[in-house]
Amino acid sequence: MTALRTPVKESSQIVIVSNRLPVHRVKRSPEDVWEISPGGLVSALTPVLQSKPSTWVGWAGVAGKAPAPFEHEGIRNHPVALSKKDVEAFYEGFSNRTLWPLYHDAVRPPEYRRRWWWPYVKINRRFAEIAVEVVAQKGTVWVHDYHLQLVPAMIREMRPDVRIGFFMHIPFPPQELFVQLPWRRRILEGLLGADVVGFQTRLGAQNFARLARRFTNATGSRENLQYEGRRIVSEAFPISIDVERFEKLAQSPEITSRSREFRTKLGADRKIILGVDRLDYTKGIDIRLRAYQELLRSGKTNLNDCVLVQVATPSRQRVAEYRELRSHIEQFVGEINGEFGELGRTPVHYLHRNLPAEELAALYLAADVMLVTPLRDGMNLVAKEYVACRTDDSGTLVLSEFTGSAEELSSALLVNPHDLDGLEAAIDTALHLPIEEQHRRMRPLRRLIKRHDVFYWADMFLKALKR
Ligand code: GDG
Repeated sequence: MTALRTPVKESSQIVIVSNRLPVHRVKRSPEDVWEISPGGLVSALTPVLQSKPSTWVGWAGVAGKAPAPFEHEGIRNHPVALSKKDVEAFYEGFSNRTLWPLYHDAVRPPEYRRRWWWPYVKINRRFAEIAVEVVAQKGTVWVHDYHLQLVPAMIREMRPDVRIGFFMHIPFPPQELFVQLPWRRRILEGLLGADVVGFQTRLGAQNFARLARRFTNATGSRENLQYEGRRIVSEAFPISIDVERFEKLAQSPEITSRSREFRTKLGADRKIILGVDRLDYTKGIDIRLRAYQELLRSGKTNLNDCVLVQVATPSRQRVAEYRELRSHIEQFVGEINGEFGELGRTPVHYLHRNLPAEELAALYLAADVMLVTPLRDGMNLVAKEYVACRTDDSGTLVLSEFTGSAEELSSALLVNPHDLDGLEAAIDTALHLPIEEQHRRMRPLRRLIKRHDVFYWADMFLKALKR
């Protein structure tokens, strides 16, 4: 916790630029304070940032004037101002209604509105100008995600001395979709301003390199693109989680007893199926509800055998599409509970709220089956968190082929979420998987995530950037 006014000085050897700052403002008396927002990215970068003069540039999450730069737990934060109109056009519009659906296989139609493009350019410039102002001579700037794809080239133009990295947290689409974007060349040129452009998967990196060669003067191979006399590396750096933190949580007496409590409450004789997602149409929450409903209808299982717990974290509630999705999901849950529920026994428990990380860990520990069924997902950290919490190698992960995680977590029960029968069969299989088979599948998953945790990810990216 830090009081809101802490002055900042000197230039930074490393600057992180992301849409949101790693902290959020919390109301307290006599004055508001900043608190760290939990998440892998923040924990991975904290040791790096604390080891040298560094700054995080981002939006504080509230429209209006930006608070003055401040220091929090050894990291300097430089808030970027976004007016209400900026938020509407840059964040809710171009970022979340144009780019987000387009980059996720157009599972919803992307909206191409010219009045959102210029605010996107303008706000990208605002982030770039602050980064340039705070970065030291020959320092490093690491830009994150789809909101800020023009920032690398803008920084390069103003400060050619700086090493620039970019990491895309969401998928990078194939040519046939990306070509729809009216501003496609500008976006590619923006990203080509970086020295290293990182993606969650090899496929994302390949898509980018192909598009760059087609629409710009770039030549060469994926890991060795040549553009305007510079070498650019486009590579996969699969993001991960702080595995040790989740393992410690899962083994702590408080969490194990909380998880037992959950099991008792939900019915000790029932298998627990769990879903944890931001309430987003890419996550396939409705599809998994449909598969579960059909499984109950088929009579292969019933509400005395199993229960589904779905945590749906509130997300982007100002965008109409997300509000509609929420009512659709809630109606669906009501339908299943109405059809199969009995007094005192419910087939679906639905929580629409943000749970503390400890509660989440206790749920992962209680769950026999974890359902991760996105239609498309850059990585999906929930899948990795579940694996991290299964320290006794039990439990079954049902994982969509269309997540970045599926590339690494190949001994999970992989499913095509578009194939309803296949998904239903996979849930049925998962509910009855013998314990030896659970171990056989879980062990390699745990080995992999322990080797490739989020610290490894940050290290690999920063090493590539140094070269
Ligand atoms: C984007 C990309 C990529 C969820 N509910 C609660 C809660 N969470 C946490 C989870 C997990 C995180 O939120 C969600 O991460 P995901 O990876 O699943 O998904 P996105 O939010 O869409 O993230 C994605 C990621 O960026 C990183 O690059 O993997 O593909 O779309 O950590 O645990 N945390 C708490 N309470 C909740 O109720 N505390």
